Amino acid sequence: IVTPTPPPDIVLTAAIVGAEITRAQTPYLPITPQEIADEAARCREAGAAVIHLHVRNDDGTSTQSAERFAAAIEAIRAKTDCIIQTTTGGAVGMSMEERAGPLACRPEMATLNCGTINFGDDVFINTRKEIRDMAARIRKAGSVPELECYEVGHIEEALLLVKEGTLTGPLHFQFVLGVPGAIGAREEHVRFMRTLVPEEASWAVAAVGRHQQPMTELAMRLGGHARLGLEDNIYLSKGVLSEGSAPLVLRAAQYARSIGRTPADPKTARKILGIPG
Ligand code: KMH
Ligand code: ZN
Repeated sequence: IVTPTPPPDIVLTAAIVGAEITRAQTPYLPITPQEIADEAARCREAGAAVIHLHVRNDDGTSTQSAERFAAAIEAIRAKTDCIIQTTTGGAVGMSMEERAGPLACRPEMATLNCGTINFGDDVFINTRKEIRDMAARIRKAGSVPELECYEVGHIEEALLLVKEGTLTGPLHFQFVLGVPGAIGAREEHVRFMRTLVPEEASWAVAAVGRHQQPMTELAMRLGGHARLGLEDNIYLSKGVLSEGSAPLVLRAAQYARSIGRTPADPKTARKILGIPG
C-alpha cells in the first residue's frame, strides 16, 4: 500500500481539563476560568489551534453549567484566538440535558459522542436516540461537531447519521484509542479506522495515557490530526508529570515539524475543519 504524502497543515487540539483527572493526580490541572485561559494561551503558543473544553466547579468537580462555560470561554477569548470546542460528553453519569449545557454558549465546535462504551469500570452511555438528539442540538447551536469514535462501529454510526441527513458536512472524526473497555491503542486500528472515513472528511487521534505520544505521532505520519493534553494523559514521560498540557502540545508540534508538517494557526484550522469565520 502506498501512503500518500500527508497534507502539510496539522490541527493540534489541546484537551486541557477533562472530566475525570483530579488535582490529587496532578497539581498542573487548571480549574478556575483564569487558570483555564492561561493554559489555553500557553497551548496556543505551543502550537495548538483548538481547545477541547471541559470546566469545573471551584471544588474541582465536573460541571456542564452554561454559566461556568461562559466564564471560561470569555477568559480564553481575552487571551487567545483558539477555536473553542466544548464537550457534550461531560462526565460519566450525567444526563443528556445536563451534557448539552455548554451549547447555550453557541461554541464554534462541540463534540458528538457516537456510541456507548465501557469506560473503565463505568459505562459511558450514548444511545442511538440520544446521539441523534445531541446532533440536532449541536446543529441548532450552530456548532461544527467533532465525531468522537471509541470503536469502529461508532464511525459507521456517524456515517449513518450523514446518510439519514441528521449530520451534514464538514465531518471531523476523532478516533479515541485506549479507553479501557473500548478499542485499543494499536497501529492497525488507526490504519483501518481511517479507511472508513470519507475522502473529504478530516480525522484525528486522541489516545489515553502512555499511548498518547506514539498514537498521535502515528496519526501525524498518516496525514491525520492530533489531540494532546492532560484530559487524556498527565505524563510527559514515565513517572514525570507534564507541567500542564502545553509541554505535550509543544512536543507534538516539534514532531510535526520534523516530518514536514506545520501546526495550523486557528485561522487555517477553521478552514480545514469547515468552521465559518
Ligand atoms: N469524560 C468522558 C466520559 C467528550 O468530551 O465529548 C467523555 C468525554 C468526551 O470527555
Ligand atoms: Zn472531553
